[in-house]
Amino acid sequence: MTAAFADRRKSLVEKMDGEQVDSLLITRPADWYYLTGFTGESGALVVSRRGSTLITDGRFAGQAKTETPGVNVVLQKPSLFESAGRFIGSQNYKNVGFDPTQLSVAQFRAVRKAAERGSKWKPVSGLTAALRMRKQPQELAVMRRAAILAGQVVEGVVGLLKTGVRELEIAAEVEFQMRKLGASGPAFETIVAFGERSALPHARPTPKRLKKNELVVLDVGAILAHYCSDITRTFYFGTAPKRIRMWYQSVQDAQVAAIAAVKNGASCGDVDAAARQVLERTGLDKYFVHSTGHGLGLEVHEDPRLGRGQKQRLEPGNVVTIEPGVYVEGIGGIRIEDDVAVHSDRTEVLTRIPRDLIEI
Ligand SMILES: [Mn+2]
Repeated sequence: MTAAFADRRKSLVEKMDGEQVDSLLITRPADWYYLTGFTGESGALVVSRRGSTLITDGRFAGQAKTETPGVNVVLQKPSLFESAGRFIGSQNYKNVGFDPTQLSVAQFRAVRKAAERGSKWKPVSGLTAALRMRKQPQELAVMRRAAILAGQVVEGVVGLLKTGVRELEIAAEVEFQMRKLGASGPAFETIVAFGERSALPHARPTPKRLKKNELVVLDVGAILAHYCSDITRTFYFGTAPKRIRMWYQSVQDAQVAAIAAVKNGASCGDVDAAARQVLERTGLDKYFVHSTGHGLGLEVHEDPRLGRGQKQRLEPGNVVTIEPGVYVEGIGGIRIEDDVAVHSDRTEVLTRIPRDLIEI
């Protein structure tokens, strides 16, 4: 992996040339992990053609040195942004790139003040994000495993859906099981929503107990070897009424259409439209209140975004979720979500468990 990290820094330097910056300050943990392998929680990375320097504190000194061969490690004194600024000043960089979406105003002021000399600061966004979108084969291999693991966890808890069980118990079991299967933890707070609560797309688990004739939405993400998965399945606890079956079928058809639209070169907006058009046929599009999907990788939400009118085109190596849903207040919600990888000549669904409505 050391070689992969070095190659990524090289690709980043080429992108920096295009933006006319000779150095780039990186403060997003997933970005510095992607570029160096550093797993510490606090740091600042300065990348330049002359080399890369990681500034961090004493808690992470040991791991910074072992995890980041080929990267210069500087221990901060006293504060992180002052130290990063002093380092940048000492290098006489002319144009320092920084990502305004990743630095607070106070952090930016501190780093610029400490750098002192005549460096120009230039806002540049998303350079590392653009590299991270194109997953390499070794990343896809891990993401396949993470997706399979999330499916196993969903299947592993279905048997616990019994009258009286609480949403919180199911969520706890989801997280326990994923860790037993090798995940380092959940990629986001596990969503378990029973009955009317399933109409909230991001319901947090509560002490609510499961009753007969309720929808159950389970949205599970696992982090395995740094990479996230994200899967949602909807169940019916009882025999689903005709209306619920119809809605489910519509969401499932929308998902099939959106997955079919995922192709090398397709625009993200077209994938979103494919899902929306199917829901329009049954008048359910007004209940589809979020976008069709999002990129997935070291973080659970990353580029590209599959939303209305998004012009970005899909490329080989992109991994996205496809997750249409309908949410009807007072009744409940239905969402089906899978993870999909784009290849030059085909689309690969990474999540492996069945998608039909399951009545328990
Ligand atoms: Mn998702």
